[in-house]
Amino acid sequence: MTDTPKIAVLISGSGSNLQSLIDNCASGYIPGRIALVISNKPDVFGLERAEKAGIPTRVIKHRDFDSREAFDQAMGDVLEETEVDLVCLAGFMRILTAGFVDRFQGRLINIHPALLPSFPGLDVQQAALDAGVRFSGCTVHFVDEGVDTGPIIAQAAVPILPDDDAKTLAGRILRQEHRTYPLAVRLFVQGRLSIEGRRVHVAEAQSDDSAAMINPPEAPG
Ligand code: DQB
Ligand code: GRF
Repeated sequence: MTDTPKIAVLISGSGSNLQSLIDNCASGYIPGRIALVISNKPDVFGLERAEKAGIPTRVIKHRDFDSREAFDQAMGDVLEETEVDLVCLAGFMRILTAGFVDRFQGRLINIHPALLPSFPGLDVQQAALDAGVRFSGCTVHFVDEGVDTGPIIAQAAVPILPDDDAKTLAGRILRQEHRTYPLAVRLFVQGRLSIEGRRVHVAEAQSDDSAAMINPPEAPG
């Protein structure tokens, strides 16, 4: 990564996280550039966001392939052609094969709308409400062969409020996703992340020993 690091973003939908990465590359907060956006679905709003920002896009439909391996091979070939340093999943909804994960090991990350390892998988805002937890949030993690099981890079916590439904909670989490994903991508392209087993070390990170959130918020000082 002696040149400006190249980032690819994989989407399947509206791409609000893609937009936050576009905006934070444009501002200089992320010292990299998005060189490619791939969608497995045509006609999604995320593709319009990329086009508006002048970013090359590719639609690679999983239905055009005979197997998961063939679909992942095709995506991997395009990513390798573009020589990307980092692949970001942002609302990309197809599980990736071990072959793809191996090919991009250590440079493939995802954002998930819960505080992993709690609530992996789908419909996770409702799952958090049903479990009665007082906080949820989002997690940026390296992708491994499992689903939502890879080493954790960054998390943001949000309170769960008495009148929440899955939609209001998802919106509160999404606002923090739009800060946490750019943070994680910045740390990656700055070369500050190293994976040590299941733990990710962040070089030169600040730490605040007194930081805490308590919910409901009536605890003594
Ligand atoms: C996702 C987590 C779960 C799903 C999708 C994305 C899911 O269950 N979709 C329905 C089944 C779709 C299908 O048949 O493929 N989060 N790949 C690996 N590991 C991950 C995370 C996401 C996408 C692909 C991962 C992933 O953690 N290997 C994003
Ligand atoms: C986000 O909640 C993300 O955490 C999850 O899928 C959603 C994508 O939203 N993986 P968007 O397409 O970025 O708006």
